[in-house]
Amino acid sequence: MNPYLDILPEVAEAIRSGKPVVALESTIISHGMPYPQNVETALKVEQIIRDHGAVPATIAVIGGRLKAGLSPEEIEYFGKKGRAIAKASRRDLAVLCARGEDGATTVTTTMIIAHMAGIKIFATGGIGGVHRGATETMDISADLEELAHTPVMVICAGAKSILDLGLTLEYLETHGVPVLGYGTKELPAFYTRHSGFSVDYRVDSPEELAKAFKVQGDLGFSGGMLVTNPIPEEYSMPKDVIDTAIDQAIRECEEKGIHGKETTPFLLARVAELTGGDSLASNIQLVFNNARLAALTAAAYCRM
Ligand code: PSU
Ligand code: MN
Repeated sequence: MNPYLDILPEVAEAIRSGKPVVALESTIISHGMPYPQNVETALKVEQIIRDHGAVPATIAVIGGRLKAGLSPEEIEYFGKKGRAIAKASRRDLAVLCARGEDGATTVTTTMIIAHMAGIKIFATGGIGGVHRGATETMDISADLEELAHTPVMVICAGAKSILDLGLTLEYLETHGVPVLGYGTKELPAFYTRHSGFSVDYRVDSPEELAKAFKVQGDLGFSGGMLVTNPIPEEYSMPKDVIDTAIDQAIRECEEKGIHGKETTPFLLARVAELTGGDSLASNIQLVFNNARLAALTAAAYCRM
């Protein structure tokens, strides 16, 4: 086992005995939602995963250790410290470990640590992607590169239209990442079920998802797979409300000259402020929805 990795005993036991495990990210806790809703949501997501027959493993970096599985106290610590915790992408891991610091794992680093631990299925809210204006700024999330190389299935609600969704799909196609729609052929856009862009395949059951991912591994492909699961209709938001907030957030981001790793957290926080409690409620519900699907898919994968 990697000398920098700590696996929570319950998670280690589940992996050893071939029981279903679902990885969860910690940037969504520290940077994605305000306290205390972030902690309540993270704990509830773990409970939903248990209720659907799998063991949750929230992933983070604490004191320079890579953690697969957090205690409720550690989740509380992350939620309370919030944005004071460094957002850790692939390029940050070595330095954080060397210095013994904390890091909130993004989709990228959650995939890395899940794979080190032997966890195959990961549930989150939204992934990073190609930003609008990327032809000038070259701002493309490391999440896409990780999906190309690391064999973990990521179950999300699509991507927010803070990104250029069309270019994000082009990038994933070039890098050979399958993009599956759960019950739909249309890419969902996080708060809304519709984006106007098509995914590669529609898949209608956890068994079908598990089989596709199993076959990908059997073929010797080393990359990941992206599952986009639309937000339940009753929690989705009006497209014009979201679009107006996103356009304003992007304008402010440009005016302030924000760039690099600060861009995504700034846009997410600003959109959340501009749309108030409604977007937070939607965000929470879509994460619950993805956790359910991930637990069922992990269980189906273990049965194969
Ligand atoms: N998009 C969301 N919610 C999020 C993120 C992105 O809708 O919480 C977070 C995830 O942790 C994701 C990261 O992996 O932001 C991407 O950041 P960047 O664009 O800097 O790669
Ligand atoms: Mn970026």
